Amino acid sequence: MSRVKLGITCYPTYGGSGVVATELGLELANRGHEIHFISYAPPIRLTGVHPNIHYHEVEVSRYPLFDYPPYDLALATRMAEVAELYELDLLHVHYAIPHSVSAMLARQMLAAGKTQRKLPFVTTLHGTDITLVGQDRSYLPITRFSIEQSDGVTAISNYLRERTLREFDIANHIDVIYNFVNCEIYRRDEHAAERRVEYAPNGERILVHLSNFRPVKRVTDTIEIFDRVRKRVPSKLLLIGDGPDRSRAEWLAVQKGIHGDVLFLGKQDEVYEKLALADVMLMPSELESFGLAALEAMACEAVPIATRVGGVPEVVEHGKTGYLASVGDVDSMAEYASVLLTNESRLQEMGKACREAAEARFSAARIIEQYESFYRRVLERSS
Ligand code: GMT
Repeated sequence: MSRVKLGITCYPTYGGSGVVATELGLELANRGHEIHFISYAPPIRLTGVHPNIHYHEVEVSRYPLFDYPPYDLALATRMAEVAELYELDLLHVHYAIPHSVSAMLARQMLAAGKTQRKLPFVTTLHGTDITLVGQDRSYLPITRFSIEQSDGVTAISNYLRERTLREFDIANHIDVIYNFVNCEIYRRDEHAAERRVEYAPNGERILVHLSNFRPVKRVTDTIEIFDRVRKRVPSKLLLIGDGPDRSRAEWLAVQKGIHGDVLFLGKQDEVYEKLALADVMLMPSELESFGLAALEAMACEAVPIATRVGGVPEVVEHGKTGYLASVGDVDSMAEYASVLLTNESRLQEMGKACREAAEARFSAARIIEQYESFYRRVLERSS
């Protein structure tokens, strides 16, 4: 499609929606589009310099009266300013709260301004903006309103689309555009086997978990599963990320006497390097609207063992590209992992099936095209 000047807003911190937004911006920039990130900090995966990528910081001024500094207003102002200065065609906000409200204000400000500039905006729903935060009465009406006001809405799974339509009772059409993974970067490389030695010096199996350690991720279940697996298969657990439940997980590992085999790596920039070392990825979440971490693991041939929740069954096919169990059923998840880790040929076969599924259904090339055609339709409608 012809070059689009696109503003992207997301939470720049450690979290799936920010990762998707950043990777989307990078992919679009590589395809020649002009991308302007507008946020309070540079998005976490935005490293390096790219001629088509610009970053605009949102300054939130502090004033003694402001117990709650009004970020959403500062964001709306910056969105309108950047759109005017750089002649943006479209804004794409990731995570409805508060980004779609700010975008709606920016659109209104520009339409009423001297140049009467049109600035359509599209909203991508990621999960907790609908399933948790959006259900709070103090946010629900305005979230619903800003979704309805969006010029286009996408959800990252059918599950999230259905749930939004049902629980928010909105009239909009919602397109499902799945999350994606860059299969060029997320892959097993020829050095993976050598690098395993760093974590598993005696040829142990490697399990991995990647999350923001929020309660919804049930990180302590990861420790419970690993404890059971370790009794049957010599193995190590790598935990990537950080967050509120990290110390609970650390204490549990100490209590169980397995702390030496559980490696807390903290926040990592190049997570693909670690995922590419792992045999199995554990994702025992209470809820996932998609489960981007599982997809990233699949591209690296690490087999996900996860819970059958939300949009996860749309990503992981039970028995083919991973295993699914009920929330909290750590015994079944441990059983699936132990059996798989003691069957080398099955492990290899499933790892390859994961990679094939990631390439065939969720590769960046495939999904970016869907975003481009979505933008095209929105721009045509709004012109
Ligand atoms: O899971 C989180 O706590 C982060 C959250 C977010 O908004 O960044 O993740 C959501 O968006 C991801 C990217 O689209 C999805 O892969 C996650 O499944 C989704 N999380 C939940 O639905 C709990």
